[in-house]
Amino acid sequence: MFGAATGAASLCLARPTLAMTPPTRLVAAVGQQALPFANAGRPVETWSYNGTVPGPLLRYSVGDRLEVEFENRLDEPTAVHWHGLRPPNAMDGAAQLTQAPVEPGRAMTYSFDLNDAGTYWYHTHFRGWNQQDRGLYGIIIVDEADPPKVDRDVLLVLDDWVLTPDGRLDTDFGSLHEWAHAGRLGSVATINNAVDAAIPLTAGERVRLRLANVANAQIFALIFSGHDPVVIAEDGNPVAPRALGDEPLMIGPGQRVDLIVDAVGAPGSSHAIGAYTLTDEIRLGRFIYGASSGGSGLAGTPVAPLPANARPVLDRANARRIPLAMEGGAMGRMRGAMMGGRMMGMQDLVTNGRVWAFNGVAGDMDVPLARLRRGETVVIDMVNDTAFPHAMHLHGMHFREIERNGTPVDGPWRDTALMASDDRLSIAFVAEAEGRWMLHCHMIEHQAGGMMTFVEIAEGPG
Ligand SMILES: [Cu+2]
Repeated sequence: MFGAATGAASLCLARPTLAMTPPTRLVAAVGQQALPFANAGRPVETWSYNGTVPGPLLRYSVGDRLEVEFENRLDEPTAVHWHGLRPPNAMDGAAQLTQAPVEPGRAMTYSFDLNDAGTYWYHTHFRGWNQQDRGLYGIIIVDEADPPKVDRDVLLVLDDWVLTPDGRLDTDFGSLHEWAHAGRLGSVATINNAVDAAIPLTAGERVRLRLANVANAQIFALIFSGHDPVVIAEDGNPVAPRALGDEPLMIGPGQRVDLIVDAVGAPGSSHAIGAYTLTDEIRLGRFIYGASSGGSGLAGTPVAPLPANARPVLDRANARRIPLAMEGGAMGRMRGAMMGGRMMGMQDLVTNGRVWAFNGVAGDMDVPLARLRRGETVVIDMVNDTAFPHAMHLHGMHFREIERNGTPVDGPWRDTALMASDDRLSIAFVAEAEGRWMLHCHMIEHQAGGMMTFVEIAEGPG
């Protein structure tokens, strides 16, 4: 478990012989939880899995099977999405597209093989702008068959929270202002539920940090003063180890990054983890060094790449290209869009809570963006013609960024891509698995406000 009294998280080093058995039962329910930054530390109401925010850590080894009996004890429907994993379509949890939402009092079994190692997460995929913000999310770790040697494996969950003036969690959801602007941005930001989180380090050790951004809409650009983290995975996918140097680490909503950090500080020292957010420059936490040195001598040695997950070969020369125009929002140029099968002007769209559109369609999910043949390579040319950044998430498959603003790039495999205002980004993927797979902005208010579509993949003539 993480979320200890200090707010700092540390998972014990994974040893296959001591691997914990992940829970096989997840219950979504209203609960009470003390969050140190809210309500003077007294319990506040949350919606959570198994009574804690985040929900229980689900930790497996690659090749294991995820088996979860999910029960909904909320007063409204819900569903669980396994972000970044590649389950069969019926297990994807995209309520209303891949399954009916699980009604109050009902249960559903999620079961599928875990073929990719890495850091992933699970969260509600129904009214997420309400349910996810209240706490319906948790982390999934799939360990490599032969994990890299580190002294400790530490999970850092980044989130932000909107507090009321009297310090409670704000539940005034559905603000059209938030939906039409950057999304719901918190008034406080946390690591593992702690403001200015203390992350303990021992001089001389090597740690693997797993960062996950579970915020509705916030982007964090992290700066680790006095340390030079090495990126080893993005969205669970191994990358060639790359030292950050002076570059901030950008992590958008839904994204994960795995880092190797060598504890090069002096015993007793403290080093800020700073962050630029969409609105502020803050200190998100600190590395706090213990009084003595330790570690196994790994610090300072070369960082080896993680073993690759199986990924298909992209046939870019024969790829089908699909344009995706992203429009709308405040200060945008959109004058109208299709909704409910008919053209609406902005005023009517706003009245219906739709303020964004993909290719002129404001969130209708009756027709796919594209019908694809299983096995074919697809390039989606996304153009962010809006005044805001977006975090584009594809379900069921991972993609590579191949061109950004006219410049070819050789991006890693990802499941969520950040785009700045006016960015043009082309992503390539192989249509691997049959079914209906969502493509949406992971700023939940943007998704709910119209930034969602899906691709439909079927067996077809070659
Ligand atoms: Cu967005």
